[in-house]
Amino acid sequence: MRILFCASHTKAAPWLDALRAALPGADVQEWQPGAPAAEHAVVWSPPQQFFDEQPGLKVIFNMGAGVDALLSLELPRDALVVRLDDAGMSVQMAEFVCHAVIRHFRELDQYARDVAVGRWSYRRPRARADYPVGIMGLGVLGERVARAVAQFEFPVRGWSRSPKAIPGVQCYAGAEELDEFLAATRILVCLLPLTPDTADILNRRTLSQLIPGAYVVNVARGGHLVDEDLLALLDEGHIAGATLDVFREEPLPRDHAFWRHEAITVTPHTSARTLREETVAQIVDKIHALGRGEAIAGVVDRQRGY
Ligand code: NDP
Ligand code: OXD
Repeated sequence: MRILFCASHTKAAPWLDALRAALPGADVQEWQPGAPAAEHAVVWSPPQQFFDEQPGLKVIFNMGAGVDALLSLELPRDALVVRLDDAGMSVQMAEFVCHAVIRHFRELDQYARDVAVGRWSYRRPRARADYPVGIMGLGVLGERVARAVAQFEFPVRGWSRSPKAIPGVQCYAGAEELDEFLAATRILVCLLPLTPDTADILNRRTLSQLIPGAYVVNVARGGHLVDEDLLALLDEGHIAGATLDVFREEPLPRDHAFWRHEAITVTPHTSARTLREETVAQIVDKIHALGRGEAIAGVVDRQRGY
C-alpha cells in the first residue's frame, strides 16, 4: 500500500513517522511533484497539482473536520473523501465554547478591566434563563458542545438540516425553522460546515433576529459571517460582543477592524486542533476497516458539501 502525505503549514516528519509506525507494511512518503502514483492520501490544504498528478487516488483522508477548502479543488472523480470524525476535537470545541459563553455571561472581561485599575466592584448576577444558547450545526462537534453547555443549565437550542432529538436541547431543523431558532437564541454558536447553503449565513437578516444584547461565537468558518453586518450590529447595540476563531482571510489581516474592536475577542483558528496521535489512529483504523470491506464514519457527501 502506498500513502502520500501532503499537508501545507505542517511539519511532515512526525506525521510520516507516526503513519509508518502504525502501518508497518505501507510505503508512506511525503508528496513531491512527480511522485509515483498512490491509492491513499492524507492531506491538509494540498495544491491542485497534487490531485492533477494523482488521478488514481481511491481514498483521500482530510486532516480536519471541515472539507470546504478540499472540495473547492478538482478531486479524482471516484475517490472517497473522508474527514476527521472527532479525533479529539469535540472535547476541545466544548471547552472553548463553554469558556466563551461563560466569560460573556459572567461578565469576566468587565471584571478583568475593573481589577486592572484596582476596582473591587460587584455586578448584579444575570439570570441564566435570559441567555439561551443556540448552536447552529448539531453534528459531531455541535452536539458535543450543546450537551456541554446544557451541563451549565443554560437553556440550549440547536439547529440542523435534519431533525434531531438531544436530551436538554430544544432542536429545530431546516430553513423553515431557522427564524424560530434565532428568535429563541441570545448566545449564538456557529458550528456549521461551510457549504453553498451556509455561506454568509451570519448576516444582518439572521443576526437581527437574535434576542437583543446577543453574543456571537463563530468557531466554524470565516465564510459564514458577513463581517460588516456584525460590525454594524455591534455599533447599533443589537449585538453585545463576539468571540471569533475563524476568518475569511487567515491570518486575519493586520488592518482588519476585528483586531481593534473592544467587544470582539479574536483567536487564531485554534478552538479545536488536529491532534496527531488521535488522527493517525483514526485514519489507520479506517484504512483497515475499508480493507475488510466495512463501512466507515466520516465519509463526505461531495454533492452536499460536508
Ligand atoms: P458535521 O458534519 O458532523 O456536522 C455538521 C452539522 O451541520 C450537522 O448537524 C448538519 O445537519 C448541519 N448542517 C449542515 N448544513 C446545514 C444546513 N444547510 N442547514 C442546517 N444545518 C446544516 O461537522 P462537525 O461537527 O465535525 O464540524 C463542523 C464544522 O466545524 C466543520 O465543518 C468545520 O468547518 C468547523 N471546525 C472548526 C474548527 C476550528 O478549529 N475552528 C475545528 C474543527 C471543525 P445534519 O445533522 O442534519 O446533517
Ligand atoms: C478543521 C479545522 O476543520 O481545524 O478541522 O478547522
